[in-house]
Amino acid sequence: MDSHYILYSDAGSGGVAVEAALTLMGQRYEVVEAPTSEPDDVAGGDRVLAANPLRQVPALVLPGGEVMTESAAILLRLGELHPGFAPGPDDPRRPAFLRWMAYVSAAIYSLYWVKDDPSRLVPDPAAQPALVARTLARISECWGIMEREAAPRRYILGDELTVLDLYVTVVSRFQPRRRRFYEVAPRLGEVVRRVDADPRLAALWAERYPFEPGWDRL
Ligand SMILES: N[C@@H](CCC(=O)N[C@@H](CS)C(=O)NCC(=O)O)C(=O)O
Repeated sequence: MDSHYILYSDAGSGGVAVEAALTLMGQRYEVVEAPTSEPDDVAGGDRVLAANPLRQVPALVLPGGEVMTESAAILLRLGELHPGFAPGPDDPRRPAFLRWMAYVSAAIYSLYWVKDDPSRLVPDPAAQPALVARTLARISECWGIMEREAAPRRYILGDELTVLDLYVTVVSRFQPRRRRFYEVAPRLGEVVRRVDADPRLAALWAERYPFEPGWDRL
């Protein structure tokens, strides 16, 4: 049986958090490029339909052929399969780990379905800028709540990097981008800058989520 993963992903997407996890875990994976947020490449984005009828990346085909969607679920499963990047069931950090994995997915990441195309909920173009602004404000509010409740240290759960740190590092690069994120979540900001600078991920970040000068001050 072929033992590699197939990941439907897109540069600059949440799929890069899964790419980072597979990289740190030393797993072989093949990326199927599916630019789901690129209106000029509808056919490219449609590639993910083979794995996810929601037409969203990431979607992961496990070595045994089973398909997984949902970034948090994928990261949790990879953490189970490849120990060292997620607290196990008996670890005292486990409840916080599960809480914040679900929170990033449900309270924050899901809002980009609205932010990226407000016409999905509000057909009137005149009303859409306000919807986008309020959605971005909600995202910032949620990061601020996580900052206060999670009390991050070197990494979010303590001294060791987990897939939660990878998840927050990538999702916090989305709009309203890092300058606002650092304002509302300064300690999480230190964590994500540490993960940004992790030498094990330098090549991946450069290829899949390249930083232009000043990218984190936008
Ligand atoms: N709940 C999904 C959200 C994934 C998601 O929103 N992915 C974006 C890329 S970052 C996407 O494919 N958007 C296209 C769309 O929603 O139409 C997850 O956590 O995996």
